[in-house]
Amino acid sequence: MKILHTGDLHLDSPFATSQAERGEQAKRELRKIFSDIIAYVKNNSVDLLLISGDLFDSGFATRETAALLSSELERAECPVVIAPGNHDPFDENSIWKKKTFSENVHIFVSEQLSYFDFEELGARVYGYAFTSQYMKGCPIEAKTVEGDKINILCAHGDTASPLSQYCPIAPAALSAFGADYAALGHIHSPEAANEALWQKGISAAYCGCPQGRDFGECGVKGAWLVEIEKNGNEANVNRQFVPFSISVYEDRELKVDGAETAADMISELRTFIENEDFGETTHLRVALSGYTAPGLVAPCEEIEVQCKEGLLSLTVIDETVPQMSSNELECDRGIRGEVYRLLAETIENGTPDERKNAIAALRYALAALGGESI
Ligand SMILES: [Mn+2]
Repeated sequence: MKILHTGDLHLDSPFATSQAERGEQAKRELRKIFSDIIAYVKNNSVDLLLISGDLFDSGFATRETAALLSSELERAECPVVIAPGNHDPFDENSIWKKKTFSENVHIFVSEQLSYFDFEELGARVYGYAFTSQYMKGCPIEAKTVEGDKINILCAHGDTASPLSQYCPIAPAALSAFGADYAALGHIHSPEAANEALWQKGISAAYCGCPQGRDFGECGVKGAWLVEIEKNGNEANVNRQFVPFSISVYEDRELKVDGAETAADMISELRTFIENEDFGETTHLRVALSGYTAPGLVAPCEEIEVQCKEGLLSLTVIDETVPQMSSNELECDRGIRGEVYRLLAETIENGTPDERKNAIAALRYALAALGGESI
């Protein structure tokens, strides 16, 4: 049996951008990705589509998105199981309650554990719904699957934090539940959470979001194609990542040790961008770090303008530290040395914020004393 496991699309999500046009484009991209997922299901003979919550960002869906949703879910043809999450809970006003979907769509409606049987697939899909924004209990606690069908769990919840307000699922409870595969939703950048489950030998995975929305959701995103074969009690589960993201966030650090001018930084950043596989679909954020000339204030905006060609967007952050190993400043009897001596203690031992301010103060002071434009 072939399953496509997705979730956390957050359709109609308001994007944190000052540009209205970019926000609209991001919404269109998300809808396109949803259609791409349905096309993948059709083109690859997928038997079952699982959506593990947060298909919508909120209970409110635009007319356009609601129409797309029902037509695309029908187009999938195969059975679709939806477990509403904390962003799109099943409540009186939800799209889940108000709208009628095609017969192949199966939606969990209660916080109680329940299931749908798919005789033709020899499979049973367990799950539950968030019915409000929070869920303190865990519906699978102390429960186990029954029978020798292919048993699947499709659910929204948090395996990473026992005190979570969003349905805390203890890994031990998940393991004891005994599903052949647990399709989980909630954690958008799921690498660590997945690794923790896999190390415990639990057949489960978070799908993450199929498109990052900010620098907290970096990298190529997608869904899981899960193939399950079961003979008697032995299930063979094969999980494969399928990329779906159209635009990608990347957060990198670049050491520009020894840079003496802004031009040095620009040239190093250009080389870095050329050597990496970024493209016109990449939002790149680069933190410049390393030791650079004491009076060099990185002109972040100018560097962005000079280096952003070929990228969707570029954000440059200055985290460089003034190079002072020569003791030159310490021994300087003039104003430059005095400024340095006043700030040195904070630069060495301050809190991260204090250090950042002291470094900036030193740089601006040295630049001003050097007659440079600040
Ligand atoms: Mn989510």
